[in-house]
Amino acid sequence: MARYLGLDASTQSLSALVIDMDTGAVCANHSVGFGERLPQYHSPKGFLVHDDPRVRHSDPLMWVEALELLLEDLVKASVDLGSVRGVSGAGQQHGSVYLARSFDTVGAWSTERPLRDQVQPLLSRRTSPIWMDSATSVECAEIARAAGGDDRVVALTGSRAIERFTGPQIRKFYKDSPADWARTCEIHLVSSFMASLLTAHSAPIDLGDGAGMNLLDLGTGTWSPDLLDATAPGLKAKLRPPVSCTTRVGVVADFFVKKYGFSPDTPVIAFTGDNPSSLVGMGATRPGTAVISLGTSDTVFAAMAAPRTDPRGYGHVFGNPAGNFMALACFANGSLAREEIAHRFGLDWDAFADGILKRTRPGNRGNLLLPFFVPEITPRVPVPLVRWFGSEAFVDGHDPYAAARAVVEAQALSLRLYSRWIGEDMNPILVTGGASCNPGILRVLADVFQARIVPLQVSNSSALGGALRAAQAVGGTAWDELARRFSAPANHLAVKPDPATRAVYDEAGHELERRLNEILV
Ligand code: XUL
Repeated sequence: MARYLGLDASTQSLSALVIDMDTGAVCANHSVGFGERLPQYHSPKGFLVHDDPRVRHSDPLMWVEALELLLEDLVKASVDLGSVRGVSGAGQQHGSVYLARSFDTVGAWSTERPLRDQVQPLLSRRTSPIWMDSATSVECAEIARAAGGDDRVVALTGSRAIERFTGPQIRKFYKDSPADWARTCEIHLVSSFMASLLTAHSAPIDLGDGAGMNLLDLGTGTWSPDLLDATAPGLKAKLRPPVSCTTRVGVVADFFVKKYGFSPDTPVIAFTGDNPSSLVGMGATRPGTAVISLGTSDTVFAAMAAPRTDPRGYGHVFGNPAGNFMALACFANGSLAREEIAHRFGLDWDAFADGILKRTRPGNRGNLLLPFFVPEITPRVPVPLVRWFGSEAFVDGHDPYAAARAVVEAQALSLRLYSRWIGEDMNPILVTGGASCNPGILRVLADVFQARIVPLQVSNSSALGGALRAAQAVGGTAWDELARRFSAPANHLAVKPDPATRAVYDEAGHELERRLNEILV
């Protein structure tokens, strides 16, 4: 029996998914929600509450504890971890963990004590800045200046210096806490941190996730000396050289063998970012298939035939785990904005979809919402900003269904506007993430993009991507074969565009752009 385990350490939960190569089935799919299962971390949405909306950190020990809870859940559900032949996984991108003692000094985790208590003394920084943090504008400007300007940073790394990217976050830590910086000997991304926990060794950062740091030279696949220098003194010594996403980084540590029944010597393949992993899980590693992921963040991404960068400076180029590159644009006001509207107007998800499908019309009779409930990444809106334009009832907050349509239309139009630079064919578009089962949201996406929108049968594409990457690296199964077997489209849930809505959404797109231009800095 050849089974592979994929993990996904995302913003609000840690998930595990097991695939069976013999039957072609997903035989386990479990999640631990941080807010619900680990309330002692005071992170109902996966991050610590902070007065400054630009500051978003999480407690890395929450992720450690979640790993043990998740494995306990799997064992309780009679998932035989001894039959797993390989493990890989993914993490929310850009977030960083700082260690005063390397994982390589651990030797072996003791089964006598919770993992959390053993990881705590290794940390040089109690909290981890995550992708939602936008408090590093000053550092971005400093890095860009020192490295020779925005265009040079884009040419080297595929992105401008970006607030949530790890390099600017590292620089801020070095400036704000010089003593803690001096005692830091090792820096991890969430992905390499999770792989290090599993192997009890310092796992390297992979090229897929490493490209989201403003430190990786995409041309050479190595840390750029100029960007290392521009970011913080002594940084080179704190980062291991990056590796390709298919590298074997160790074996599952004895602790997990003894406590959860893994087989000794189960290989662990480099973990990557949740978006590169999702590219694999969606079966979209070849150019020609675009993906929209509707999670805490909304992202739109696609494998690229040739490297291309965003002239507006919002988009990014990351490593494609199957080789070459992928393009991505990220929107911070994803599910948090949809949840805010649903909550404010007392709509459950059925009523939300119903409001879109049955009680309102494409274009929303001109009602338009700028839904930046948290600082936005694309376009750059540095502080929360929510504006309502349209009828009196809508503006005064008395029209729940128009509000539901308005948040989704604004998101879909923004996804379309800011993904044009990717230049790849956007029809059909595969969708994944929590909201990809909402028919109201799929209808709006189909009409706005004038494209067929196709969900997959498995919704957790990032964890699936982890399992598939383990199967490719350990079992040698080709990417196309894995996609054919595990990334099957749910064609019965696919939504076709209504051509009659094209003109309405072209007009609404112009209106959104006009309103955005009024507020953009
Ligand atoms: C991508 C990004 C987010 C995180 C969280 O650049 O910041 O999508 O990976 O999932």
